[in-house]
Amino acid sequence: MFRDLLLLPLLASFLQSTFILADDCYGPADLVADGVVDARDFSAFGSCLAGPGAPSSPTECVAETFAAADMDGDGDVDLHDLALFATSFGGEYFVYGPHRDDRDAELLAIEISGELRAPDALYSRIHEDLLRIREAYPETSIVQHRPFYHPTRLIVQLQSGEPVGVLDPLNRYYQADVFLSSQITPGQHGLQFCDNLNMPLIAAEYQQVDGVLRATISYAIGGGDRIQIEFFDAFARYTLVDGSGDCPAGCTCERVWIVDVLDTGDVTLVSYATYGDCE
Ligand SMILES: [Ca+2]
Ligand SMILES: [Ca+2]
Repeated sequence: MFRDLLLLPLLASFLQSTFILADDCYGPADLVADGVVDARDFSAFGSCLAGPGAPSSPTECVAETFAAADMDGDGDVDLHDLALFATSFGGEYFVYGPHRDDRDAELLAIEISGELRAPDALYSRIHEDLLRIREAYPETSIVQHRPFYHPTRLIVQLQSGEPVGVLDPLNRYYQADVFLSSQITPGQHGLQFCDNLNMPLIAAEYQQVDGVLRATISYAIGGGDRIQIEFFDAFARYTLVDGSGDCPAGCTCERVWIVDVLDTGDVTLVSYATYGDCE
């Protein structure tokens, strides 16, 4: 309980803040966006090198690559950028892949697989199924999946006197930023990741860093919606729960749809029920 109280100021700041996820997540100098900075990135950098003050990309360099190659962000790609590029050469980053638009499908695929990032095939399957369900039963569109943790944030408490720099190697690998540092609890920092990940696994990884006292997920508060999936031989069963009314205390009303999606794509409503005081 005492630990939870320590986290409260930072949690409150988390909840008040907003953050817009990047469209694509790749590390500095990884111009080819494959997780490593190697000769292919150097070749791409070379095609964009136009010299000081040249604000447009050479013909063989696309605008996105030019922007990424402008490592000091001053609008050109010159030898200063090359020097920065060189410091990242040989670096390795976590590969997030392209940003997924269907957050429900991504979070469910992370939970079900237990993997760090949602596997492509599982994500696509759930995404397609949810589209079919929402098309067949539009009233279910109100239900959004809410995991028990914030999927892009982590709270780290460092041991007394440890500098936040001890987190740099992992932060760099995951392209995470120190988003908040608590004024009330010295050594407590909030980290913001580039996109949705399995945060309990990330927490376990940060917990191993020398100087970290504890790394904890940021609990999601409020809202009573959830989606559960069971996979069978020829179909998947989706339970969609729309919770409303004082949900931090357990919701006063729950509407529950159970829907089967056959492998053929056919959608069947198995049951619909309400629980509690739904008016
Ligand atoms: Ca690369
Ligand atoms: Ca530049």
